[in-house]
Amino acid sequence: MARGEISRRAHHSQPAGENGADDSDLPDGETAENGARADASGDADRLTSDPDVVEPESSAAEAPPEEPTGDLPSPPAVAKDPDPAETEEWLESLRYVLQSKGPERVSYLLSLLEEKAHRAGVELPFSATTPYINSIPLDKQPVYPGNREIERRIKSIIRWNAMAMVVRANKEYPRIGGHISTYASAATLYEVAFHHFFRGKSDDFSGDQIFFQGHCAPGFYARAFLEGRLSEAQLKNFRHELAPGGGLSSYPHPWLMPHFWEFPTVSMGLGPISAIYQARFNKYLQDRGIKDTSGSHVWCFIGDGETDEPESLGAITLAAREHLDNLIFVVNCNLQRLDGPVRGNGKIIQELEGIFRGAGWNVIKVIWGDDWDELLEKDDSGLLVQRMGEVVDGEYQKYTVMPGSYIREHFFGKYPELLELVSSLSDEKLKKLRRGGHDPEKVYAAYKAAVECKGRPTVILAKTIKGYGLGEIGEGRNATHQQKKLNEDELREFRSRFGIPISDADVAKAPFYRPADDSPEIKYLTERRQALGGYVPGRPMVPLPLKTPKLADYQSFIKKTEGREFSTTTGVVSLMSALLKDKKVGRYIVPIVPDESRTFGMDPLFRQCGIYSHVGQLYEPVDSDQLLYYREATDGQILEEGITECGSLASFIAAGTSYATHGVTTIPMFIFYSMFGFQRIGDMIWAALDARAKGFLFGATAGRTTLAGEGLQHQDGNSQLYAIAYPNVRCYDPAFAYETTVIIIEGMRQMYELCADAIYYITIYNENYEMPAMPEGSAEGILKGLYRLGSVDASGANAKSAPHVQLFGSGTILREAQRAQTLLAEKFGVGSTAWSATSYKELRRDAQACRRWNMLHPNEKPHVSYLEQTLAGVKGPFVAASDYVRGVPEQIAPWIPGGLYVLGTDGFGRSDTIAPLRRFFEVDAECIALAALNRLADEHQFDRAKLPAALKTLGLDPEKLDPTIS
Ligand SMILES: Cc1ncc(C[n+]2csc(CCOP(=O)(O)OP(=O)(O)O)c2C)c(N)n1
Ligand SMILES: [Mg+2]
Repeated sequence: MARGEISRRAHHSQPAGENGADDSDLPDGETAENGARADASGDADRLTSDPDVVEPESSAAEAPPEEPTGDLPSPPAVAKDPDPAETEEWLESLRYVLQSKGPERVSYLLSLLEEKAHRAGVELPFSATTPYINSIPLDKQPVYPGNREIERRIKSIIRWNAMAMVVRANKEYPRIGGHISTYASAATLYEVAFHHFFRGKSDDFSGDQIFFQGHCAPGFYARAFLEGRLSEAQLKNFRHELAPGGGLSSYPHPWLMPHFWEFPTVSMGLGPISAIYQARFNKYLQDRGIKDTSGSHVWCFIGDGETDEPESLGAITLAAREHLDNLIFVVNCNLQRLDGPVRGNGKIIQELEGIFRGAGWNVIKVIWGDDWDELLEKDDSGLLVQRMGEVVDGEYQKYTVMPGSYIREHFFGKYPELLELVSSLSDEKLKKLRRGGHDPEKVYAAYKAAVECKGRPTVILAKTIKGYGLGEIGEGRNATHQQKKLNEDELREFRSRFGIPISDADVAKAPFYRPADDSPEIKYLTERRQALGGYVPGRPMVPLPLKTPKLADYQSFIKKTEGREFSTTTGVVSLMSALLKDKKVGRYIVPIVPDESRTFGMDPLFRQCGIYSHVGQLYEPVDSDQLLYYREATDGQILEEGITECGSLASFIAAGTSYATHGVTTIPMFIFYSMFGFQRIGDMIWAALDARAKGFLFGATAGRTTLAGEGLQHQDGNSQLYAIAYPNVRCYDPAFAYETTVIIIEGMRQMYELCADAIYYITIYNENYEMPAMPEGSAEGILKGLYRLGSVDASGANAKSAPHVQLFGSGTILREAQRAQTLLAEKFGVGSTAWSATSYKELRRDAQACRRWNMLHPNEKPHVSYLEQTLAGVKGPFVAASDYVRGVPEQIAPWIPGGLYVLGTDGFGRSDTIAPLRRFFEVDAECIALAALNRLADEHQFDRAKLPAALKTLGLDPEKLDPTIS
């Protein structure tokens, strides 16, 4: 059915349902009175009798949502009006202008007055909030375009199935978990959007990007079941993914359900920040002419408790600054989190309103359902609005669980006028006065205003009840979040309340219910999704291979630099600069940097590619006379994110999943201070993997001893250890420019030509040295994690029979190992072979895979790992050193014949220059040499008695501080 057709079915003409409700969420006879609301004429006359218009506390009731009037506490001088006649003149003028010229003119005049008063030194009362009522007044509420009775029935069935999934899973497998009460509170918020707003994907349209609240997952599975996209067997195996035939993942995990879920949201706070950067990335694609995303909205549904996570609100100013009018947040304000109230002693909706308004967002509050409209209409004194504002959330929560008599006494009873206002309403009716988030008309009005809002993002603050519909066992109870079991009576009660056609005999089994394909419900739901472009969530996941460059195209990056000294960081940045010009991939690379371009020598890229800014550059940059000036441009390619690693990673995810979200492959290259990556935003990297994001992470200024001067919180000796645990991260710690080049070119091929699910993490250093030429045949070893660089024989006549050690080095510490070779040869008559260990993680992964295969296939020819093949016949002892903690090389120790003696940088960093730092952490050439001599002594190849003298020769103090604990 086309949207227009639905619109023509104005709700006034909609026949009431079987039980008289056109949508009440409460099918037990509670009626949302159709057509009972006031005529939406926008009649200013109504305002003349409404003192709220001129009382700042209440004026927002009549304001358009974009321009809510202030929740101004009356200053004392106004409370006692010294000149009522003059006041009346002003009010009269206001009425006149409003009536004859409309609200825009009023708004203009008031802002002018405000400015004049401010310039004259008048202190104006300030409040970031508006009164505790809906932002969209009744007379601005659009006509509901859908069939509310059918929608209510659909929603009720989804509620039932969502509940049944959790109850059944927990009945069969106690403690398997799941949530009923979160979706129960949010069902209307989602269903209105599913029927009227969420756009599906098509070949050339990306649809909407929807960040669903993770704990509502049962609701989306239940809907997909009605849509015919999930089977009953799958529902039965909710949270039982290893069951035969598979099951459904607990939360939105694209990794586990790649065709269903798009965005992982369950680590709370990551959804909101990801949504903001997704919306910005959509604009980026549009502005760069890569994809028309203008028809897409990014929706992000979050819990009110979730807003306490710093990531939830941490980037909201960016959204306003970038005018992300394609972004809509919906905060489900059910006033509760897991343990209890979100703000028992305050009001979360008001708090969030202040924050979002202050940040420049369009804020739409959906607090009261239509049952309140009539009461608000009659609230001549403004006392009802005042009372609404006085009561704290803990008290509102209490009203949910108490009878109507309690509400009469404690809410309305505060003022005799309010008691009078509700004197004709029964206690039962008072109990059922609905909250805005459960009223489809109010929710629809808010969504419509949000998608139509131009120039800024919108947040909808919708008040709901946690555990809505669970009655006494869960509705509004503090423990409702973890309610997972319903007994037979409770199931029967739920069934009856929502009118699910399941018999008393069957109800105890909590069977799933799906109406027939040709039932009005299924037909309606199917038609609505077709009209909106298809089902959501959903992800095509069609492989989109790109042709990627060959190593042969980048020969100059693997040659000896002939006296020119530079760092691996410079090598990578130069390669990035060249790749940005590459015909195959250049246009799709998205360089991302959190305010460290100059640190990494990336500033030449400013000029080359430009820094992305939707508005271009509105100023003449201070360095405009220089070649490498700070160039911002609408089609700029670099995402210069400012100081936010988390935001940068959110951009990385948006760009890294663009192949699935938008059907356009983009290649994020995110370069950051390595200490502030895995350690600081590891959870975002985890989410990136869950989302199947691909791209390059460059941990720059790497190493505990190479970043001279910076000290304890900057020097990264950890990230290569953390990265071990991330299944799809292929991490490398290379030493030379040819190594980084080989890894990047192959990384491109793997991720974009072969479409592997992977993220490449490469640590790069800022120590300058001459870069050697790539040794013939070393590419395989570079990629697999280890290759032989070269041997140094012992000096003197007995060189051939001299003892020999194997030295593994990574990153810049490889050069210390090479220096140790000379020391060993010249000072101790010991020969050695140096190996570049580019990736211990890759070596271990392969060795482990072989060992596992051999364990499971005992009678077959054993697999031999790359590491074992490479070291076959190589005689130890083996010593490894890196600028990372010892645990990194130690991960391959089980496969090293005779064991691996590891030197590393465990301990707190400190500020100094490179040489003293390496001595302090015992990873310099002298310490490597000493370790080698010790190992030779263990094997009786070096006289142990000579070790004290060796210490002296090497200039090492046996009583030096232990870096691990100092
Ligand atoms: C980062 C993080 N911390 C804690 C949790 C555990 N947790 C799951 S739901 C929840 C309460 C959610 O409350 P709210 O955000 O208000 O959502 P509601 O269920 O009330 O809609 C908590 C603490 C989590 N998922 N993520
Ligand atoms: Mg909540």
